[in-house]
Amino acid sequence: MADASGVASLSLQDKEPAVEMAAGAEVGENASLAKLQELNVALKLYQHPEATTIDEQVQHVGHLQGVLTKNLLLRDKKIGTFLVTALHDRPTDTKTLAKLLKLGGKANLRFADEKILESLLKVKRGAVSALAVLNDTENAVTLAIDKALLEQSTINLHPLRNDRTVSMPAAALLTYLKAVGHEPVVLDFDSVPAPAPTAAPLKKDKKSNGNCEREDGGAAAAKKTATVVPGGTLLGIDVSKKDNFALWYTRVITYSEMIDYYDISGCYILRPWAYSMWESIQRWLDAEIKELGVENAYFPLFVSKGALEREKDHVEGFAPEVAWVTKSGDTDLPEPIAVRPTSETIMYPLFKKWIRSHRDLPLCLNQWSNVVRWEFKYPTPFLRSREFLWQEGHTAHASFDESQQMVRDILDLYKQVYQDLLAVPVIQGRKTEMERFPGGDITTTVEAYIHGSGRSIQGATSHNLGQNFGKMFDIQYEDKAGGHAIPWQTSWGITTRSIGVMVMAHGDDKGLVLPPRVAPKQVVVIPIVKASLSMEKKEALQAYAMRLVASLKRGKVRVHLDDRDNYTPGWKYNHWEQKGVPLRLEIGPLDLEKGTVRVVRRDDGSKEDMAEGVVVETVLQRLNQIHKDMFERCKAQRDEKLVRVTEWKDFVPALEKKCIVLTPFVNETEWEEEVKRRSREEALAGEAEDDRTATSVAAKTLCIPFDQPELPAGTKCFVSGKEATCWVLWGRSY
Ligand code: 86X
Repeated sequence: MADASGVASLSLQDKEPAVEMAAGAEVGENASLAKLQELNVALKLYQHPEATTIDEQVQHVGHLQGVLTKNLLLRDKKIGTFLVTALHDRPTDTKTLAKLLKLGGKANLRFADEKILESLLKVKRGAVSALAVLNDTENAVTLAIDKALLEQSTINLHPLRNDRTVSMPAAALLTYLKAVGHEPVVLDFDSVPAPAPTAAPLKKDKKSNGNCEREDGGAAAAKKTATVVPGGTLLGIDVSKKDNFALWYTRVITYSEMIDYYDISGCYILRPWAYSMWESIQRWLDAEIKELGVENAYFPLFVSKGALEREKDHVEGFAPEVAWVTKSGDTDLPEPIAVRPTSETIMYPLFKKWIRSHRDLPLCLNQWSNVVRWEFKYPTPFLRSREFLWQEGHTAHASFDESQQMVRDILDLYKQVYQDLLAVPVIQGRKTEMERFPGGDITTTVEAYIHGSGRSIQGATSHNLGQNFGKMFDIQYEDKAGGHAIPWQTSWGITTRSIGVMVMAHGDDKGLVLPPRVAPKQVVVIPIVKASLSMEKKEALQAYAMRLVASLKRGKVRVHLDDRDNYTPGWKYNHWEQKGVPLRLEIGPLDLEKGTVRVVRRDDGSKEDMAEGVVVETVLQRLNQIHKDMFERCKAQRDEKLVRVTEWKDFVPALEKKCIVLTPFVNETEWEEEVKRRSREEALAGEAEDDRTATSVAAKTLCIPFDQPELPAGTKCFVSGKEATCWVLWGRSY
């Protein structure tokens, strides 16, 4: 762990930040700004060096709250010209766009060139945004806008020039567009599946965007290679983890065939590659919780209104997230029925029924299920989806001590899921009053750190509910002495979010990197068969490959033989690298002769040749080593960003360096709120606070780590100056 002095030595980010300027100054010479002002739109104007690509725009204004847009001018000679403005990471192949625009199969959309751009919208390349339709006085351009853009609170656009960015409410954009006679067509990108990975050549230069760009026709390229490689080709990850983390993540989870998109926002398909990882987590955890005496059961998906509201106090805050079924066919149900967001209100009436005597305790149940929370924050596959998979455990005990033991045993299992299966280090601790689950007494947590984004994320949680729910649901039993007693309860859960955390923690610019214990395939065997090889040699190579696979299977290694003859070995290497398979075994004619195998590690790219006789034991050894190395690398990356700060002045600078920060703290809610408020303010220094909620730059407490550094008597709290009561871990979080 670095200490406070370590903070200062970390390097600053090298972006050139935009400077906010008085919007009025430009109004006279900028028609779009004048129009916005006329419409009383609350806006902020930023000045920055010219940005001709979205990457450059991200450099200058990527830190602002709100989204950036990608703008594409498209043309079909017969149908007309379209300006598509979308979230910056949307797919932009012309096929998908034609489908979204509902142009029919015959449309032949092309990216319009700069001349057309200048003549119709009167802006230069790199300066186009939806605001530019103002210049289209002849209404030659149809504006099509991404539905998700309109759902954002803040949107950042170039106002006809690429050295300015205007930040405004997304809703105001609609007002503006109507006022300039360009009511847009709304595109629902979620209604079409993301394009299948088809374009073969690794297009390194898909960078430009955000601004009007020409794309070189991925479709054409795909066609070309489709003849070379029947049955699908390979799209390389074309964006680096470092440059655009969010887009990189999307690419990794789709290209690895973990996730596919769906036509309901916030819902995703877990394809076999991802689901298999969940099964690995399930298999291990399920066995462990059974060891603790927990039994599995299954409760209904639906909750009646009455039952859900039994818990009114704590449900209240969550109410907007509850999804309701109101009809069957065309007929209204007598009363709406909720879809479970969690199952306390479903299970605890039965706990009341089942717990009558001290002999009925402990009652320890778990269920593996899906839950639905209709969140309105921007969804992210695995991390925040509207439906997700989890296990929820609910237990009732005769004493507090016993319940607390359960809480801690479960939290240890969660730590093991992260560290021993997913190779992601976590910090265990207790949530503060402000962050704990209000229905319970104590919330414990495992917290992970995502190096790529500098954010922390809650990995799983285990609550001591005290007797609160027992009282609320009138759960009572006869204790040994014959008196009435209320049980001590716990609840705990881990979700498919854990898989997203793992992907973010380990993935690299080639794609997924899987920790061996959850990898659906741990080893892929690829015979290097050249067309020139004699039939005899080919058969011998195939037999060698099958022998290897058989012995690996006997050694309980999850192995796959990729002996397809319609893909080249090089293609297969890329394919399995994208999918993150920990070890690749290559066998060529020379290996056959020498009785050797080439083994390549996915995590560090290292290669070694080994004799057939030692393959199984060596592979098993390497798989363990890979797990250890991945964990250690991940831990080193985190520890480099885990700093101690004892004075306020060092706090926000540390956050700005993507650190998580341990501080001595008085641990009072008012001071926690003060830290949130001040950290947000300082991070946004120079920008007025007004409508900016900017929770994303505010620091939150992650936990009070169980593992407490020494706190000498008299140590001062870093923010209040009062006597500190503990060390608290802070960070920006998901
Ligand atoms: C809190 C508490 C608890 C069992 C866990 O954290 C682990 C597994 N449950 C969950 N929580 C809610 O109670 C809740 C309630 C409603 Cl109505 C909702 F819409 C969303 C919720 N989210 C979390």
